Amino acid sequence: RTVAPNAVAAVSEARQWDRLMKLAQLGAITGADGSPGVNRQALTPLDRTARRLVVGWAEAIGLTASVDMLGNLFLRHEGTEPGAAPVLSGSHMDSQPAGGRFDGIWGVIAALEAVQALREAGIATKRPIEVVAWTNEEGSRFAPGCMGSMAFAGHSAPDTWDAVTDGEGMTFGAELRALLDSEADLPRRGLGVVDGPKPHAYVEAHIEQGPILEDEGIDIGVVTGIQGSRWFLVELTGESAHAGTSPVSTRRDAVQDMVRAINALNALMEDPTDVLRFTVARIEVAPNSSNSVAETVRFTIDFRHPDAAVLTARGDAIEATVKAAVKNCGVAVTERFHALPVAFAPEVTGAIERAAAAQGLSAERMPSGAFHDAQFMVPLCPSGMIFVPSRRGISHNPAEYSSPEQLAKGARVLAQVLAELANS
Ligand code: HGY
Ligand code: MN
Ligand code: MN
Ligand code: MN
Repeated sequence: RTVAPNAVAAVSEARQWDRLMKLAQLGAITGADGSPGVNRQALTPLDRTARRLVVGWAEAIGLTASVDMLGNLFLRHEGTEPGAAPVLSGSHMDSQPAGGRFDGIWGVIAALEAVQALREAGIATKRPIEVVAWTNEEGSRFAPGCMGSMAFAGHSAPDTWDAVTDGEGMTFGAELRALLDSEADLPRRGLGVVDGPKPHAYVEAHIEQGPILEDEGIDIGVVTGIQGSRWFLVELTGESAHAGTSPVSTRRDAVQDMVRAINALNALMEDPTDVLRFTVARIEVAPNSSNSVAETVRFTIDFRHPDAAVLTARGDAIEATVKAAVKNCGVAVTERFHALPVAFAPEVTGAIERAAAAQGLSAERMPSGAFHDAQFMVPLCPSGMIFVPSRRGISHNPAEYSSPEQLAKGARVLAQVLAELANS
């Protein structure tokens, strides 16, 4: 049975696509293969401009905007029972430095599209619905990821991030204050469950960022859960020296010790089943000169697994493994992100399955390899996610692509799910 069929019909493929393409102009970049992507990282002026655009579209249809102390942005559709716990739906607006036009931002625009369609169809909802854009989900400019959703959920003390710096020495705290100052005209609200009501439910629409839906020709991914993630920063301190005069035997070479550490970590993270994900992708070297021995190296570790026991066992061994492998440098290993595996709620996965079936769309239950803000909503309320296919499974790359039709199918399922949850 289709709940709110006229709301589903009111979802506009063209309007959603047009908004995404307008946002894609903010921080537009071109990938190696010529693909159009974006570099619109958290708390940059481009991020602020994008937020203004979305607030404008939301206020034009009668939603009220508010912002909490982490910069999480809420666009509220009033229900007939305003005091009722709201249904939240959204994602993140920040991108990777070489990101795509759909990761995160589509979930915010899809939620706006779904709410707009409900209102155009004259569907009254008992509960308020809030479209949400979470601050700094990617964690690429400022680690960790999911800062906004973690703080909303009372998961981490926001003040621990104030001094976190990006590659250019800007601090998270200063950039957050600049954002909040730029949005001083928007009403403020308390921080999540710390100061406000628990949401009734949370639904996040997101591109799959993997190849499964496309390979199997499936329209909708009914996400069953998200694997666990752990991030670490390794800092090695050696001594710079002349490449031509300093004997190799007495050097304290931070790059050579990084290589030893990564080789040891590769052994620790070996997994013949190819389920485990271990990634080193950000390396900072100083003085970074070809003929001065490296004095310091900082490198990141991103480690993921669906089984909490493996995440704990292998993750807890990282520090000792690095320290045993390093020969000549000082070592500091700090954990910067720790997200446990989560399973989504049957109330939400069921609603997504029912909506897809009612709309004649093929659907498949599947886990998420990527982490999402939804991960931190799970302890608060029934939560779930809707995936749509990603071309060739590519993401975190300008070549990321989902078609207007695929994205519209996702938004129509979301509209029906929100109509159902907001009247439950
Ligand atoms: O890294 C992640 O999994 C997320 O997409 N930022
Ligand atoms: Mn994302
Ligand atoms: Mn991402
Ligand atoms: Mn995410």
